[in-house]
Amino acid sequence: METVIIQVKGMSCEHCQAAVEGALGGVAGVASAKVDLAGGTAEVVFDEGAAGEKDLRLAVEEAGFEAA
Ligand SMILES: [Cu+2]
Repeated sequence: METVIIQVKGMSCEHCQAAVEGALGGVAGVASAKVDLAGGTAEVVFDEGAAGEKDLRLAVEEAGFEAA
């Protein structure tokens, strides 16, 4: 398992936070996703054999937010 912190831009409320958590949690290989709304970050624990950081950023972007 690998842990990565992704910067997420565009979150303004708890619904955004839940949307990002849901999007990340839906990626195959993700064990957990914790989003810090105030800090604009997402801490994701994932199986690096099943997913890559690119997949995580893509999921955030598909949910309508900007990932760095
Ligand atoms: Cu919102």
